[in-house]
Amino acid sequence: MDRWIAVVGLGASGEAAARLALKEGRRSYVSDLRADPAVAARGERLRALGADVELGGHDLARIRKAELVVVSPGIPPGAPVLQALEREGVGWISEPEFAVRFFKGPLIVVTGTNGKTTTAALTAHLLEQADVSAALGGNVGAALAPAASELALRETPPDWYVLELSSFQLAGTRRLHPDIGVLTNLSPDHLDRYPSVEAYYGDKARLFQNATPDSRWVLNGDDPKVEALAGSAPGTRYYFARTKVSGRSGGFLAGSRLVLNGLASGDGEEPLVDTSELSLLGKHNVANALAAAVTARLAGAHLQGIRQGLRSFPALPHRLEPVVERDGVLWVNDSKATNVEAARSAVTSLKRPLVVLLGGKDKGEDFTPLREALRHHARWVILYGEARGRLEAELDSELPLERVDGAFEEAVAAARAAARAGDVILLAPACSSFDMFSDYEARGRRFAELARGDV
Ligand code: UMA
Repeated sequence: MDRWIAVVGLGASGEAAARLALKEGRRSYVSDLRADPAVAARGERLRALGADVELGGHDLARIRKAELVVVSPGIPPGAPVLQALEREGVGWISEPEFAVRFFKGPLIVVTGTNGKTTTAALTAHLLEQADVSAALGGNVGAALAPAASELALRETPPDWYVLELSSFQLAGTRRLHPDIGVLTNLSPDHLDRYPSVEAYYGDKARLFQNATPDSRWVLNGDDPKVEALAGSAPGTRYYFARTKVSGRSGGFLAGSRLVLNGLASGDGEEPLVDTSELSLLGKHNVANALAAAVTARLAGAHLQGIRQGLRSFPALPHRLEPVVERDGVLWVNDSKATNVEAARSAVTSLKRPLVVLLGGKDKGEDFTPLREALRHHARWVILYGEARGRLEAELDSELPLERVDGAFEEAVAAARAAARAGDVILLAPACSSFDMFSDYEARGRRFAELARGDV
């Protein structure tokens, strides 16, 4: 056994993990099935730093000999390389698991099905507004924050590390032990990768795997699945919820005001801001704001900073992001609504009549929970992409459905034609983007271009 680190997959995670390995004085063998220009450019950068890079395939003999194997989250468990490692009894870890081993400060981990990027980014923002330095990274997405390993490369450690972790990243964790763990909510997702919802929740439960009495958990008090997943994990629990529950500390809504309770000395209540003062749209963002405020307070942020931060946090791209208002029609980009619950939440969050764009790659989820929300909020529903047929079959025939068999641009044009002054055109697809785009960000960018008439 030599001191090689094998890095499998050369996306943002793989590049960051290899750079960290090199900085820590390890040799690294990095491989990727692809050899396209984007991956090749990463490979060149790493070669210049001394890594051994192989594109177009994985050399199992070399991976097998490594001291540690670090795997990118986008590689599904069924991928031949992971299957081969499993057959040979070679263990592997995920890139954030590797990164946190080099962190030099306390750690907040945020996970859940929806809202985790907003909650993680808002937590970091609230801390910064309270003069507590925070380094944000993980699943957040390259446009907003780096991979976890990039944070470990920084010379000056922050007061707090704030990581958003997906189930794919949690799957490969072993020693992960957050000081504060946040679970936003749970609903079915990624059924194209997991054999069952239970298997997906099982990876989320890894948040709690190394819980100790010192652990602090910020949990969604309105989601019984969250409480069930935390099970009997040791540590102190704090809850964010729509209403105050006696005996529970955390955050809740008193009328339309966000309030913290039991977090400061004296166990008193601490009013924050009115929901109308929040910079973010939508009811689900009230829950995200409460979760972030509780977490930031536990991490030492003062109230003034939290209040200021809740007012000033900008909408994140592709997350219920207002793009433009034209001819009385507001265009809202929620391309990140890649599952049914996220889309349902977006549809019920906006107060104006909606023209909703639904569709994309079918991930196997049940679409029927959307019916009720669409019946109450949507004036018109456009179905497009690979999932359009199943969407049409599963949504109520009494809904105003329009099926578009052509390109995304045609679906957007149909939405424009259907909208009247006062409406919102909402892209909340309930599906992933991979039938037509490289990722949800590309889909959201295209929607925004079409909305603004840039094309
Ligand atoms: N590959 C192989 N062999 C295989 C299969 C794939 O080499 O058998 C290669 C692919 O060619 C690719 C690489 O492995 O080059 C996989 O890269 P990746 O998809 O893991 O991409 P990264 O750039 O490392 O991005 C990942 C996260 N992506 C996914 O989980 C799909 C990013 O989350 C994250 O920001 C980044 O790590 C840094 O932490 C994005 C995401 O969409 C935002 N996440 C999903 C979500 O939020 O729903 C989970």
